[in-house]
Amino acid sequence: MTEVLQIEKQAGVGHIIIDSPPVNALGYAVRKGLDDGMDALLADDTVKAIIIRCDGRTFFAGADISEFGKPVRKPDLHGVLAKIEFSAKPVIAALHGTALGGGMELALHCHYRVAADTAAMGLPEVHLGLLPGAAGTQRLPRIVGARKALDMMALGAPVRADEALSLGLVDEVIATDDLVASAQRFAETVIAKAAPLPDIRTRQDKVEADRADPEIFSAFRARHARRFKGFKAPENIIKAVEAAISLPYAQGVEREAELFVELLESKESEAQRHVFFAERATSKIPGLDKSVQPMPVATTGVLGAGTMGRGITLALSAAGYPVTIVDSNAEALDRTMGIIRKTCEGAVAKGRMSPEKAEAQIARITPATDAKAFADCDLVIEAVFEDMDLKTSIFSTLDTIVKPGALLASNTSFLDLDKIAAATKRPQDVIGLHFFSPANIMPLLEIVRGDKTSDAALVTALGLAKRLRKTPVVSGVCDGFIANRAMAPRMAEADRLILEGISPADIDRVCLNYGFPMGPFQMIDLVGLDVIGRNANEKTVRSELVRMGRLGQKQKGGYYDYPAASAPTPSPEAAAVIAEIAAEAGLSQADLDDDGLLMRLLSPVVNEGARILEEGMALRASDIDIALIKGYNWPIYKGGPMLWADQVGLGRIIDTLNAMAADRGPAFTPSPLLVRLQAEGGRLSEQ
Ligand code: 3H9
Repeated sequence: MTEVLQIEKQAGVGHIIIDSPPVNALGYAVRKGLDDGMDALLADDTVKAIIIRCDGRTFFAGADISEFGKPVRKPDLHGVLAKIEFSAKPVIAALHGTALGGGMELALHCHYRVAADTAAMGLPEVHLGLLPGAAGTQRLPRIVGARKALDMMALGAPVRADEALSLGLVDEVIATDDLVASAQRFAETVIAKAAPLPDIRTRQDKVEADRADPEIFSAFRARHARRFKGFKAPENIIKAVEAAISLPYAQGVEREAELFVELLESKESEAQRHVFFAERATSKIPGLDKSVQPMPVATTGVLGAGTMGRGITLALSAAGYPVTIVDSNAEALDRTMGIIRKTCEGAVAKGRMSPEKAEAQIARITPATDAKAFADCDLVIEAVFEDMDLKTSIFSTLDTIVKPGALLASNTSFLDLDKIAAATKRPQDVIGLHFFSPANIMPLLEIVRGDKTSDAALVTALGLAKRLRKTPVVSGVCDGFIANRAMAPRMAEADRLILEGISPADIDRVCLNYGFPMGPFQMIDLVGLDVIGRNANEKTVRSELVRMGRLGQKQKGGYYDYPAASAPTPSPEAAAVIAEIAAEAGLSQADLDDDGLLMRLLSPVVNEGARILEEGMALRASDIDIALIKGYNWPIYKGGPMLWADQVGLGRIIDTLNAMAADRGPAFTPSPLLVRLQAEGGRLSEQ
C-alpha cells in the first residue's frame, strides 16, 4: 500500500481513500495509490462496488501542475482512468470540496457520482493555458451538450453541486457531513439493482442534437472574441468540442490529445502555469517565523479624500472593515462620500450587489474632518499628496493621535518609507501599503517593508491583502518600489521613441498587439497628462502639451484628439509639438519594425527588473512578474517581463540593451545578473 492510499471495506463496498495534502493533486503518488487501490479491490471477490473518495479539504484538484513538461511516471492518468472506466464492478466517485480538472475527469470516468452539497466541480484548465486532456472535452459535451460544455471549459468557471445535479453531472447530492455514509448507501443500492453500468462514451443524444446546430461554435467565438484575445487555449477547447460532436469518441479523444500537447508546449501555457505558482509564492516570506502573530485589525482609517483615499475606503469597506475617512477639507469629504455612494449604487444597478449590502457598506464609512477621529483605529492608511514634508508632518501627528500598537501605513508610490517612519516613535509599526488606481478594483497591493518594519506589521499587511482579495507583493524601499520602478523605463523609452520619429499611435499599437489593454500614450491621455510625470520643470512634449491645456481625454485631448462620438485620432497639434521638440533634440531617426520597437520598449523593463532583484528589493523574480501583471495589466499569457525575457532569450535582451548603451550611455548597460545568467544558461524568472 502507498502512503497516500487507504482501503476500507463495508457490506460488499470497497472504499479507495486518497489523502495527499494540500489538494490531492493527481501526481505520481496519487495515481499509484489509485492504481493499487483499484487492483486490490478488483481482485477481491467480496467487493461488489468501489467508492473513490478523498480525505482532506478536497476531492482531486486536478493533474499535478508541477509535473507538466517533465517525463510522465507510470501509471499515467489515462491508464488509471481506463482501469476505472472499464471496471466490471461499479465505481462511484464521492466528491467534496472542489473536483477540478483531472479530478473532475476522473469522476466522469466513474460510473456514478455523488457529491456533498458544498462541493463544486469544474474544468479550469483554460486558466493554465491548457484544455482538459483526460477526455474531459469528449465526455462533458456528451452529458451537458456543447453549449454548456463550452462555457464550463473555455470560461473555466466551476458549477456548484445543485447545478451539477440538474445538469446530470452527478447522480445525487448529499449533506456534507453525511457524504461517506450516503455514498455507502448509494453503492449498496447500485449493487442491489445490478443494472447495466452507465457509459458516457457511447452517449449520443446530446451530441446528435448539437450536430444539427453548427452555429453554436461561431456564435461562441464571436461572443467571447475580446476575452479570448491573445490566449491559445480557448480556441483549442472549441476545436476539441467540435471534435466531440462530429467524431466518434475514440477519434475525438485522439484529437483532444493533439490539441492538448500543442497547448502544453505553447509559450502561453508556460506563462500561465508560471503565473499560477508565482501568485501563490508572493506571500511566502523567506525567514519569516510562522509563529509571528498579526496585529489585530478590526477598525481602519484613511487619511485623504482624494482619488486614492476614496478607492482605499471603498476597498476596506467592501471587505467589511469599518472605515473612518478623514480630510480637513469638508467639501472634498462630502464630494468623496457622494462618489462612494454613487459607486455602490452603480454596483447595485449592475446587479453586482444587493441594495442592503450597499447600504451596509456605506454605513461602515464614517467621514470626519479631524484626525483625532483616528484615535481608536487599529490601522490608518495615509493617502495624501506625494510630498515628503507633508507626509513626515502627518506621520508625526498620527503618532501622537493613534493608539499605541496600531499599524500606520503610507500609500506613497515612490517616497522613502524609512524617512516617513522616522517621523514617528514607532517605526516598527510603519509600513507602505501601495494601492494601484482604482484602488477598489486593481488587484495588486505592494507592501513596502521599511528598515525597521516589524515582522508582525508585515504579517498584518499580508493578512489585510488576503481579506481585501488582493495579491500582495513585498517590496524593499526604493524609488517607485517594484511595479512603478520596473515599468517606468517603458514610458521613458516611449517618450524617447517619439522624438526619433515613431508616432505615439505606432507605439500604442505595438503594445496592444503584445497584449497590453492600452498603450502608454492612450494610458496617459486617460489618466491625464498633468497627473503623470514628476519632472515638471523640464521642457518635454508632455509639459508642452500640458502648457497648451491638452490634458488628455478630460480636456482638449492629449496625444490623440477625441472627436465627439468617434474613436480617438492622432492629433496634428500633438504631432507639431513632437516635431518641434524632436528638432531641438536633433536625434537620429529610428528605423524599426514592430519587433524592434517592442524590444526597445520592453528590454529596459527587464533590465530594471533584474536590478530590482540584484538590489534585493524584490524577494524573487516572479514577484516582479506578478506586480506588473496585477498592477499594470501585463498580459498573463506572456507571464510578466521576467518570464518573457526567458522566452525571447536573454541574449536578445542583452543585445538590444548593449546597442542602446552604445548610443545613449551606461543607463542601458545590461545588469550583471542578466549577463551572468545568459553566460550560465540560467533562467531569470527562476531567480
Ligand atoms: C489538469 O488537471 C490537466 C488534465 O485535464 C489533463 C491531464 C492529462 N497541482 O490555491 P491554493 C497547490 S490541470 C499542483 O493556495 P486554495 C498550490 O500551488 C489542473 N499543485 O489553495 C498551493 O501550494 P503551496 C487543473 C497544486 O484552497 C497549494 O496547492 N486543476 C494544484 O486557495 C494550495 O493551493 C486546476 O487548475 C495542482 N493541480 O485553492 C486547479 N492545485 O501551498 C488548480 C493546487 O505550496 N488549483 N496546488 O503554495 C486551484 O484552483 C486551487 O488550488 C484550489 C484550492 C481551488 C484547488
